[in-house]
Amino acid sequence: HLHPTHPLALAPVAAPPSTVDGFVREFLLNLNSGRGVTLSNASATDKYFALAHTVRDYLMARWLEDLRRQREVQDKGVAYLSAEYLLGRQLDNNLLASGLSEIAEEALAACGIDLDVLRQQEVEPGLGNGGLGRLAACFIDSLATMGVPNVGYGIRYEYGIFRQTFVDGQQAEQPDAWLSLGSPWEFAHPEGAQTIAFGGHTETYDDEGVPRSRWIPAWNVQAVPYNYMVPGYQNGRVNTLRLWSAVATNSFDLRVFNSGDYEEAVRAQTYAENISKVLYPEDSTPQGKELRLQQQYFFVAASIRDVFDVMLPADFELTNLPERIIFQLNDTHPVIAVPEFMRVLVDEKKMDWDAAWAVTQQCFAYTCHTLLPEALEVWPVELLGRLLPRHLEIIYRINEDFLVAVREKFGDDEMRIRDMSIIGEHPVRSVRMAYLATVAGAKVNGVAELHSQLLRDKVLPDFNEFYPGKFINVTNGVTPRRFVRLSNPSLSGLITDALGTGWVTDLERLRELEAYAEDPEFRTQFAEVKAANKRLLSDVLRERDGFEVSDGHMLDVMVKRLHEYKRQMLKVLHIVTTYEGIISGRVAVGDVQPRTFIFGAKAAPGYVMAKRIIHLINAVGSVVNNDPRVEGKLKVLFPPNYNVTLAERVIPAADLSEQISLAGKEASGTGNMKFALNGALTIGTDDGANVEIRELVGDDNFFLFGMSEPEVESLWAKGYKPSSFYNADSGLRRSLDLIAAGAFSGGDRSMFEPIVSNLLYDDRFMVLADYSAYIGAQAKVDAAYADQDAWTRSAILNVARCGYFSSDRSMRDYIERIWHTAPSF
Ligand code: GPK
Repeated sequence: HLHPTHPLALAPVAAPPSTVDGFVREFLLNLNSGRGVTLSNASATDKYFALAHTVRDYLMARWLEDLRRQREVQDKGVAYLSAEYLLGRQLDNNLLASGLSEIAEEALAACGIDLDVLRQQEVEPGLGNGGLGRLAACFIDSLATMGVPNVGYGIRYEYGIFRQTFVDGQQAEQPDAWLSLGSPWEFAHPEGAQTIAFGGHTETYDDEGVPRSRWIPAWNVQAVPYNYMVPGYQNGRVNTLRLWSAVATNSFDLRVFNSGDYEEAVRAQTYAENISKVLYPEDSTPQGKELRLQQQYFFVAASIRDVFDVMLPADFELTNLPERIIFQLNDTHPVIAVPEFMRVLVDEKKMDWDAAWAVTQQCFAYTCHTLLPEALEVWPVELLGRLLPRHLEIIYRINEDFLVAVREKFGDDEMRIRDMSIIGEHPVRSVRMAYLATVAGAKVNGVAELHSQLLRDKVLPDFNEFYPGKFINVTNGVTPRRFVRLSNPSLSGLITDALGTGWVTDLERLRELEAYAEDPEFRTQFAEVKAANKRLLSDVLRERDGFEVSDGHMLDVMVKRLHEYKRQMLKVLHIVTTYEGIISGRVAVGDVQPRTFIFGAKAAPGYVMAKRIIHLINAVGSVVNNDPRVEGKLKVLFPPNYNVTLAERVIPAADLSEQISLAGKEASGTGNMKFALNGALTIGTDDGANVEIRELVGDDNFFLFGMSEPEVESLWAKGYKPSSFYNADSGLRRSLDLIAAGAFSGGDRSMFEPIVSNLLYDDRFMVLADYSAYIGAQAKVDAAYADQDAWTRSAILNVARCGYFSSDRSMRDYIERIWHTAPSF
């Protein structure tokens, strides 16, 4: 029997030698012993799995060592609680992080295998909807790269974001069975399962003279952790992403099974396992579904237990918790963690309420990702009380104490008390999760300057007054590893030739490129990189969708979730206007810059208007793409199923980045940052992080248009009548009329009528009000693009000046201003 302290057991795990030979040997071993095949009869899947396992083997030594050292030093750690992680493919990222990319390529070539073919085998884990989930993935990459101890906690959805197809131009959704072949990147730890309870009732009891409450739940499920490596960029560090999967508990099954009802036992099992079955495909809208609340409680309760079980010694002094752990709440989705943490401290650890609350207020911080009031989650008291009765009591108590303090500070202003209460009364009595998070959090942050300011001054002004200093800004960022180094190897090569390799972890160094913008030789090379990326995209779209991308076209790209506030309709109106101008003969074909418009967007399956807009984009595309009058001039491409993998191809090829939300509605945007860092120029409103991008790149290198947020507010206050904009602008009239007349629906006037009348009579996001400014700005884009050399210079300056938008910088801001953690060893 080998004792755990035996030198052999303690010896660090040896990684295979980092040589081509060593890699080949490990790869073949994984193919033979792991997959049970030989090289000659291995399928592409076999080879992909063997390769992934080989990369794992190299990272494993570092991971285990990291975990050991983290246990040893007991530094403060960050538990990032997020219902979504939109990871993208792992293979290339992990090859890059481990510094094995070249060795792997050579080793596989020696085996007669093309690495690129194996890359394509990977199904990306789409465990998120959009910006919020991708941000979480960027953040954990940065923390690992900076050597900050962190566990990302979330849900291992069996089905991620739906796969989108188009049927007659309309969105259809297919389940994303990303695990059907298994994932080589995950490590199941069924022995580390936590039991998560639901339902039942509470009771009070006498605990040796102390009155206490306890929860008697009605049913439970097992939360089984799956670990994923999160390797830092070539720094020997590996953090952990820990996703929970729901499995029915044995006791649960047995009770029913013993009663002889097999079908009921299976039904119960299915019910429990539904909890981690599927990602809710809503973005920026709360989904008030019981199963969703179950998901939220399921993963945060398991994560909190995990922190107590794995991170902390059994005798840990609980008042010192803030020195060891900070829970970052990624939006309201994990906020039920607050009452759960209180329940554990007070009911289970028998801590005094006030002491527990003082600890809780230092152990949580909350990030808000939206300004749309309808997107702030609320849970009906009836539902919350039924599913989590003890938590509801705890929330009531938190609210009571809070409102007492509010009265102390603001007096008996009943209106204000009602507005600030964590419990809202209309339309039904509900828990306002954003308020709970604000009351519990040490800090509350928005995700871009403008957003944080509006959050403070417009959405939660009473809370800001009550808690001076609690509201701060941390502008979002994106990881330069995935979104420059990996996705744009040509540009990376050019930058590295100029600056050396350090920029990958110190993105502000891109500043040094400013001087190169003045160098004609460098501009030529930069333009060649863009052209090469366009060819790569063209290959991908031909292979994937049968599309042809014409040479010499400006690539004008709008990729993001389909949402009215993001205003894909404004883009459609620009396309229709340009098209109508040419076919009516009002605009000479020669005066229009040849453009390919690329869209990528999923609509929430229940969001009817968004799906109509998708239908319209496809309809406009099929008319424009088949009209000989604009052939070679205008093209509209809408590849289905936009995801991280496609983003990595589209963004490096783009010339123009469309960031055209109504001012005050897009909290930050992160696609905007990715495009600028890859040398696309932005046409954008003064919204979200666009504001900061424009400040950094300069007005000359950014196409600003449209109303500012205060202008939007004053137009609303005046009374917005979209039809007056329609009446005042002949171009707008012609375009909307063309859609209404059925020009894109084979003469059917009813098909897109709901879109047109919505714009004319409602237009919540003021598309018509910004139309003329947008068309004007697009004319400037056309003119600017005509001078290719000047355009390239601007593009270089965009790259040079956007180093600020590295998620490493975002993480540094969180660390210094919220978490007070530090890189360890
Ligand atoms: C915001 F509220 C939400 C949401 O439910 N999902 C989501 O992706 C986005 N977001 C914002 O819309 C973006 O502006 C922002 O950049 C992103 O979160 C990350 O903060």
